[in-house]
Amino acid sequence: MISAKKNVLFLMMDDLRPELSVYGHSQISSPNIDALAKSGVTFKRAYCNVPVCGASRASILTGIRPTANRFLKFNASIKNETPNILTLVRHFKNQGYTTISNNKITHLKRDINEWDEEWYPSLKGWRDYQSKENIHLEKKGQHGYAYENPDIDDDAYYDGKTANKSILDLKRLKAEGKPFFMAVGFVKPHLPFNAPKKYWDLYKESEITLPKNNSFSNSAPEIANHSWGELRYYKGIPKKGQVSDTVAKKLIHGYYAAVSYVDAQVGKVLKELKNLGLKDNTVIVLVGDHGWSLMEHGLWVKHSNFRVALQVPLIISASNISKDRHTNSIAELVDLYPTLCELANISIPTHLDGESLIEALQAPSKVFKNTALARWQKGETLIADNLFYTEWQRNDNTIARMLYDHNTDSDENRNLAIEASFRGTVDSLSIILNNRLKKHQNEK
Ligand SMILES: [Ca+2]
Repeated sequence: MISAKKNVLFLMMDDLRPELSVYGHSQISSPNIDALAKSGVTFKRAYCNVPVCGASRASILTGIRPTANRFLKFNASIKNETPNILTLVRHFKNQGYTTISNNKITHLKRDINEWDEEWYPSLKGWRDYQSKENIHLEKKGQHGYAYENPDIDDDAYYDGKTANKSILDLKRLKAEGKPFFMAVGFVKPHLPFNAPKKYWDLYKESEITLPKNNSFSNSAPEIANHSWGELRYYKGIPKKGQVSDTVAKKLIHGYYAAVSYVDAQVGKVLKELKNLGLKDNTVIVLVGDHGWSLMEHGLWVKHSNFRVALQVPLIISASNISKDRHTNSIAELVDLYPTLCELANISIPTHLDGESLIEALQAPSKVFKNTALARWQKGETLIADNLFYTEWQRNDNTIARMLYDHNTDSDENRNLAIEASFRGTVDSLSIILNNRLKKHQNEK
């Protein structure tokens, strides 16, 4: 029996790590995303394949993995790097879907030119300051602060405008009656942490604590370290060295406020979907493009092979899958393309590197997938059950390794790769990793 095509509402979150109440972070106020989780399946072990905006999004939308030669940086381009590929957008369009991109879906605006409509609240940059002080600094050609908390309405910022636009689209799409693929790209909690004051007021800065592992571990290789240049751009952030504890707490406070702000915008769109009676016939995906470091390992931003930079929130809701469940089955973002095809009842193209997650969505208590690959610059990571193994190669020689056992050390403080008793484990994981990489290279 051929089932009817289902709509897709694809909620793409920018730099949102699983810092959400539904992921056990009870200090965070994220009621709307938590409510979405109640209507679907939450992946507790979802990982990006490359921890930077443009590259991760290019991989998601093409369904192929990043490699040493492709999808490397924040400004990765589908149009330039994989010009003939059947993107997720084109595939849904070919199946008769109306396709809409609202705000940040590809990192580069107009990169693929395949949407029926590609809308932005502004064609200017992403920073979107609203406080007088930051606007003044930018007008003078200086950099603004990494955060702001003016007492203004939600709609003043891009994400509020994006929610409003998406609500209007849902009304129109319902009236038109064609299946739709609507991607909504929210830009928070990406830096700068700009959010209306009422979301900052949800948290007391005096109650915010720094992570215990807030300095770089002696056991980790130096190549895993980085200087978090993306944050240093902003006023008040030193060009070298760690920020003060006061600034660190302000940044964490700002991240939390930005999460709660964007959660409220997600809630507005989901409420409209429900009010219009579209929820039962719509597959909803909420996903982050990569993780983020909030001072763990002494690091900020993404751009590393540590778990905090690789792990992402992933929640999927659809009428024919489990409700209010979580799964420990692993998901990679490259799996989204085939999963969406299967959930929407359209064909799955043959070029894809990922696997449909449908089994985990229908039987979340079982583990159907227990490995993932991720890469950042020269670091190649294999996630195999509880083991996170990374190696760096130069001229065919392995120059550094990290191994963490998440059963005992999910914060990744003890690098087992430098301990003699784990040499056998490291050798086995290295063989598996390099076979996976070779197989992948041979296929391309
Ligand atoms: Ca991002």
